[in-house]
Amino acid sequence: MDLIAKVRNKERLNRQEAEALYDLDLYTLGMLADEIRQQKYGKKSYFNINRHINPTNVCADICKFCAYSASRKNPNQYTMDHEQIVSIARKAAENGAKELHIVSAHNPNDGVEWYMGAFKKIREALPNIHIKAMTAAEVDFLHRQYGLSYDEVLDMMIENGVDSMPGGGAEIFDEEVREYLCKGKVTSDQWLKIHRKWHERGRESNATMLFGHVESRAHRIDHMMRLRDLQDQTGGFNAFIPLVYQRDNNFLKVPEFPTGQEILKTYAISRILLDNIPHIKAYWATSTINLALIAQEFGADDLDGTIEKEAIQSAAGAASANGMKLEDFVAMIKNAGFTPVERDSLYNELKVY
Ligand code: V47
Repeated sequence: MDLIAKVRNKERLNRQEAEALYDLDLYTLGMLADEIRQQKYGKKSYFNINRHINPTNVCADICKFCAYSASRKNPNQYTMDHEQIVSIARKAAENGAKELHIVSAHNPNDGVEWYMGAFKKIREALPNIHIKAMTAAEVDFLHRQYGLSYDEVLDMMIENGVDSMPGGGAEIFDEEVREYLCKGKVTSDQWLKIHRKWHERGRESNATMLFGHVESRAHRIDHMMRLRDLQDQTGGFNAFIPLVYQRDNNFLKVPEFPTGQEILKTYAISRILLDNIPHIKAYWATSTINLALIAQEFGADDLDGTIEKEAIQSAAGAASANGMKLEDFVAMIKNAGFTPVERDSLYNELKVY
């Protein structure tokens, strides 16, 4: 059976077939992905009102692609104390944020207490806010630095008020590329193991893929296949988020950046391939808002959120430092022909605009 018919019949694609999807033209891929997206969600596009908090940029690990961590290229170290973090959280909640997305660098100076205490204090101050925090890379860092098992770290997160895990730290699972990009950080197997353990606790998480640097199309497919396999077993992933590599202020020099076509193809292929992950998120901070709006026609049904402040991608050149106004965000989704739906962090619908 040909590839297009197989997709339309909802038959699972193997690795070879998945790689061959990239050989289809963009419009065919877009049409196939859009059919799946529309069957699932019609014209609804999800987002949430969230606040990203990046409490420290002091990092014990070195990732070539990272412009956020303090280094030769970014000598301005900072670490927020708990009062600062809680104060940001309170203000965000007053401004309507329902989710705090908290991601830190791997700071070896302040101990597990600094990480966990922040969550505990936010939880005490704001009992109802959703805390999405701790990438698997951070979990692995606390394990390496303080001799805690993954189980211990994950249980501490739950005890201190973390609700769900973000999808960061996945980068590209292929071991050779990973070694080149971020040697010493959480390995692919460890990343998957940590998410498995989190899901076994009845908790949900997301999964990212950093692309558009030195990886090949086959590496992207391999990445998605590993996620599809784990999701078959646990069902705990809510969203897949292809992150487009941002090139400024870091140590990863890339000969050629992905075209808009390649980015849209990757969104579409992820929608087709990841038949068991409910949502595909076009994270506008890395795709640009313009391409994220178009990605809605290429399989993406989620645009993340208003963000408010963001330090990781903006350090590398993205236009996300100050988030987006809710009215503008909603208007852009509407003008693109979609129905903005505010959701909570676990995709319960809160308001249809
Ligand atoms: O894992 C670092 C990425 C990630 C660069 O779960 C870069 O809802 C592009 O995981 N260019 C952290 N990306 C952010 C993240 C995330 C974002 C939005 C939503 C969710 C979610 C998770 O940022 C890291 C890394 O892959 N990153 N440097 C860069 N130069």
